[in-house]
Amino acid sequence: MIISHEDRLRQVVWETVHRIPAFDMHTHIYEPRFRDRLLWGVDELLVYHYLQAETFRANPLDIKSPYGRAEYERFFALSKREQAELAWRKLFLELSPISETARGLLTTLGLLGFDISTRDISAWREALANRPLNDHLSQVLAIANVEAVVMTNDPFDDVERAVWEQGGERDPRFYTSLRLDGLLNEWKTAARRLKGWGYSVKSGLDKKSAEEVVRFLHDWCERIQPLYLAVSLPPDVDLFDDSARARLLAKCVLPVCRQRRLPLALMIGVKRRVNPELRLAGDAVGRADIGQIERLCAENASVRFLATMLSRENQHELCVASRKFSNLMPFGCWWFLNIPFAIEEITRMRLELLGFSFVAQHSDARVLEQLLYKWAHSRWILGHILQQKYCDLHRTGWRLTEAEIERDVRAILADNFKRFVGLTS
Ligand code: RAT
Ligand code: ZN
Repeated sequence: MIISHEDRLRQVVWETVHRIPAFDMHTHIYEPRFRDRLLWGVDELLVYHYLQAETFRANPLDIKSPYGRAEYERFFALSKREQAELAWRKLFLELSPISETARGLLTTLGLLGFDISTRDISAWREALANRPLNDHLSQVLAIANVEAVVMTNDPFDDVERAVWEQGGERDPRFYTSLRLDGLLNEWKTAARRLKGWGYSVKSGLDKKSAEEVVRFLHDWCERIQPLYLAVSLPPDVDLFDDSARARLLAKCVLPVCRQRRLPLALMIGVKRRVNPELRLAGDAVGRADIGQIERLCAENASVRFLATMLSRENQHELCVASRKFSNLMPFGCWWFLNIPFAIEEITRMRLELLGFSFVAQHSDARVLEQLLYKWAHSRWILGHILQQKYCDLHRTGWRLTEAEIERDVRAILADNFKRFVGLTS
């Protein structure tokens, strides 16, 4: 039906953005059969590494001296419950929880039906812990309006590997991605482990070793049936030098992508362990060279690349590169960019440079319930941006139908990704 008034247009856009299910193409949550790998509940939410970095800024140990190794260790030696209690006191009670991750926790608990005004963290903890996991999982996915999530599957993770080796029934709401950080970023260790698993590799990466790595990748693709292969890379990465990483990419990863028609997701710009004492929260960001992506796309026209960059400064050039290469799909507002300020800027820029030909968001959720706030906050921003953009269009005299708006929103929330990985035609 044609929409003739701007008020109605705004209403339809808002409703559509909230009604269309998202396909969450990058998360760190897992099917329940992965047991402890699936994190959930109030304490996990409070010790989330995004929040933990903020907790450390708030001096959780209440000491006068700056934090050194001993102080970090003292904090991490506390139980999960104690760490969570400290985060709650420091970030929610001693100052207002204004940061994106802190507010996100409140959005999350609110969407789960708790009265946030009570500030009763103990009651929320207990109520959540008593929910049967499978029902809770279904409820979270339903409230977040997420049709499926993609896990991050690491073949070098012993716990995960054991689950895959054991087999078992798959949960159709969870898809897989084969994460290659262990292979590409820590080749020496990887080579040793591959050897232990019966692949005849030498760390010098001769021809035979490259063939064996290819065999390893095929074995894992057969085993987990990933939607894509993925790797996170530092900002100063050189994908065309003589390093093991560059050679593995050219001789093993890209040929497998080509042969199996699997996209490669590039996640570029993370400086790992800038402060190792902070553990998972110790990584930082740096600006990368877009030339790396341009060259990969140009030289590998038959391979599809998903790409996200961690630095705000790289976003414009990633959009421009995407205009040049149809085998390049920019996705999500990653990690430090998953804050309203950056989501707003990046999403506007992508719409203005790429129309509806990108993947608007992924959650990167590490704790199940984070799906709730990450998608709610992103939908609010997307709703506002699209209301404005469609009204601009309306003012030209162009008239839209509800079905057209639904088609567009579906494209950036789910369909572009599904088409790119071959889930739909
Ligand atoms: O967003 C995160 O939780 C980061 O720690 C990383 O996991 C990042 O998203 C990645 O996939 O490397
Ligand atoms: Zn991630």
